[in-house]
Amino acid sequence: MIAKKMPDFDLKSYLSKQKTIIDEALNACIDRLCPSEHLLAPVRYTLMADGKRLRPVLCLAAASAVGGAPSTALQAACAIEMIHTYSLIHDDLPALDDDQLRRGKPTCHVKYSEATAILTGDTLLNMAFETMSEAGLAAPPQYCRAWLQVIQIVGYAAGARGMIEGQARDLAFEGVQLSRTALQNMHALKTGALIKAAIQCGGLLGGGSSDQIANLIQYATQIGLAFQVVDDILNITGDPNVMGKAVGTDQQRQKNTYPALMGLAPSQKFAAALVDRALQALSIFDNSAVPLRAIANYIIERRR
Ligand code: GRG
Repeated sequence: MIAKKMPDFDLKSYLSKQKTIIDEALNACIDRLCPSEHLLAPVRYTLMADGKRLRPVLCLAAASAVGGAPSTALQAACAIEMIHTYSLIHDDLPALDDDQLRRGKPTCHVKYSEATAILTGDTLLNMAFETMSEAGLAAPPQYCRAWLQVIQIVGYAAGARGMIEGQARDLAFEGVQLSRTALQNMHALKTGALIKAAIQCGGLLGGGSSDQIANLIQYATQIGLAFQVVDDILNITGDPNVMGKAVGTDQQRQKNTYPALMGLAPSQKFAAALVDRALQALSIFDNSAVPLRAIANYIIERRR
């Protein structure tokens, strides 16, 4: 897929710098919140594995887009990455997708045990809410309401009206042919909800106006879906060595995907159209949204 070029912005070095900041903050959270002799190793193994950190990067980029300091959103960004990692650990379990490889390493239940993988996911989910609550309590009093909103947004997005409902639909609909609307709704919950929450929370903590947040949500909705469409495509065309996880699994499990519903080339065109719509939603922003624009393009160019 050909994405629009962003001549003056080095996305690779931006992503690498943001990843360093996020990884340092995640390590500090682990040191502070996970003293357990049983859980420390698997929590560090899974959370500090080589993930793209897309959701936390988006969270920080959204804070910058509205003119805030990215550091205001760092703990929310970390919390969202913890929830994302927990979802991957549980998604990989034998009772769900039974995957052996994740982020280029044996999955948590393969490296440790199934029981440990369940507990590691549980730990990360709780650490996420502890991280956000701590940040809210440490922030100046005028930020308390924003932090409560952030905790609510993340809880909503990760729960039975968001990611977990999306996952439940994904399982229930295996082998059942979905309409395009039903597929889009499932993806919006399973993958889109957490991506949207990351961007919305970044905008809120960065002090964005309601207009700015509404436009960020519009951007997030489009790139969230584009991300999942590309994920579906990479499950067919991707290189497992680059992806760090197995490919071809959706077809084996008779999953509902965009390529299965509309074919590979139309799926690629659809993803590009979604990114175009995402970029339109950013038209109210100046250069502060350059990273968000570049990330939208990266979503359709990515190989992992
Ligand atoms: C509670 C038993 C139990 C299970 C929960 C909620 C859940 C299982 C799974 C969430 C659904 C899920 C895993 C969606 C997939 C989203 C997706 C495209 C993941 C890959 O994200 P990347 O590519 O991964 O950003 P990295 O490794 O780069 O962070």
